[in-house]
Amino acid sequence: MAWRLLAKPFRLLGTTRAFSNTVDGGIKGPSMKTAVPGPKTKELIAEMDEITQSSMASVFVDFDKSKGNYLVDVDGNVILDTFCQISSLPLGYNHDAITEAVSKKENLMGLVNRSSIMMFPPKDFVQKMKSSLLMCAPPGMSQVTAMMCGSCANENAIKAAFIWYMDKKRGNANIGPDSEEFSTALYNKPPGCPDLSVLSFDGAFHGRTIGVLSATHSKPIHKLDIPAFDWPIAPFPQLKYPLEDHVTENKAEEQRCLQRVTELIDEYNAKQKFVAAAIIEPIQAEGGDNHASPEFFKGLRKICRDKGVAFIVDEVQTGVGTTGHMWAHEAWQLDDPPELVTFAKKMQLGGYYHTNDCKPRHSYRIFNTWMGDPARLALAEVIVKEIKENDLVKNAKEVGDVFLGGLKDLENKYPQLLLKARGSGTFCAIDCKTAAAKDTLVTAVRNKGVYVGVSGDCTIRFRPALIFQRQHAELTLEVIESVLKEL
Ligand code: PSZ
Repeated sequence: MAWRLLAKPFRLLGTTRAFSNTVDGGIKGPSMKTAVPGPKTKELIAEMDEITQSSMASVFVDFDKSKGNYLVDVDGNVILDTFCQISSLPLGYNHDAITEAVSKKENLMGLVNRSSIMMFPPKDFVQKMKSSLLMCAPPGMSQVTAMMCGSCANENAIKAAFIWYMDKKRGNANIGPDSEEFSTALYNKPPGCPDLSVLSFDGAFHGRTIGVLSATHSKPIHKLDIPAFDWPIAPFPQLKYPLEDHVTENKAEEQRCLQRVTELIDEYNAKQKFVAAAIIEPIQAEGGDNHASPEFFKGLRKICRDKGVAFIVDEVQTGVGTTGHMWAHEAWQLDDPPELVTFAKKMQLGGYYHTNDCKPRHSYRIFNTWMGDPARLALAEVIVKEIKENDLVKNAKEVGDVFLGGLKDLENKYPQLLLKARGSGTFCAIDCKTAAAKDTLVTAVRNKGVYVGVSGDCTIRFRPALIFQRQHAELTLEVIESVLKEL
């Protein structure tokens, strides 16, 4: 049966900008024709299954018809999308500025002739890097290396950290590797391939390629059957909510985790599996939206500095405005920048910012065919410009505050069903009491026209675009509440 939400009048924030009314094109609200997945999606999934693994497919999308915050599926359902292609759509669907950029001849060249960027850079490469990735570089970081995806960004940031570590160990940057190092390197043996390690955290997600998978600990299924490195895994703070009622306990919990980090670095160094880097997400995303305080991260940064360990901040999911900061780690107000900060998703291409020290001194130490993508760089340029011109980071902060306030209200009203409303900017989440309750809620909300994401076992997570506004936040809350009332 058709189910339609009444178009709501726009209730806008004080800081409303020109994009407010036009962002979703003519779409005024969700409009559902079928349950999700609908019959057409189901048909296409069956067809898909004949050629590849199809069980991850959720809805087949009509990208032509989708606009702004609204995804339109092949069954004609118009769905408010708070998950946005796994948190990777910064400006929503079919944003005019992106469409315009794609149609510009100078940008089309990047699609027509894909360059091997670091060997054959396009003539405007330096200018494009400056007007995109470097235009929004984290404080204190002036170097950037482009890659393809998030996993690839982390793989290469870790390689950069290993090279940095060994250069330091050799003591003098001008002393290169010796012949034994070269001869053993080809056969996976030390000293050419040293037994270095990377410290990561329980519940972390840093990607699925073979190297970074050893730093990923969110779900066993991600790791099953794949050989892994023996690298140290520290506990990530398990904070109690509401935070304001558990200040002392949470502080002690964070101290416990930091203490364990120090011990693990000492243990691994003592057994000659030297810890070269520590990698961490500012908010653990896939692992269930786990937060820690700025003091925890400052403490971790200090341990890394004191122990000569590179500090890698994985901003693949938290980066590009969504937390109310361009980079989530800006909230920690570090005294010195991390050695490496990785990104992907909303930036449309992967890569990492790094300090000067982490720039390899020799060519071809970090390299691959494409090293990013000029076409995606052109999009990143537009995205960064739109974010700045429309104050979209501030928008994420303001709308996020309203949204989180609403989630907390729901938690207070339905304590038997919900707990742990948390977030930063629009990067918000709330837990259900059980995994089964989460599944029921998510499905019902989706069938009422709001797509929400999940993570961990019991968590509902929200990863809307940066153009998500107060009326979208209120609509999401209303739809969730309408389902909670029926549970
Ligand atoms: O199931 C998956 O493979 C998913 S679902 C969401 C992600 C992956 N996120 C990717 C991700 C990330 O969130 C963080 C913090 N670091 C690295 C990655 C890997 O990025 P991609 O998927 O681009 O390789």
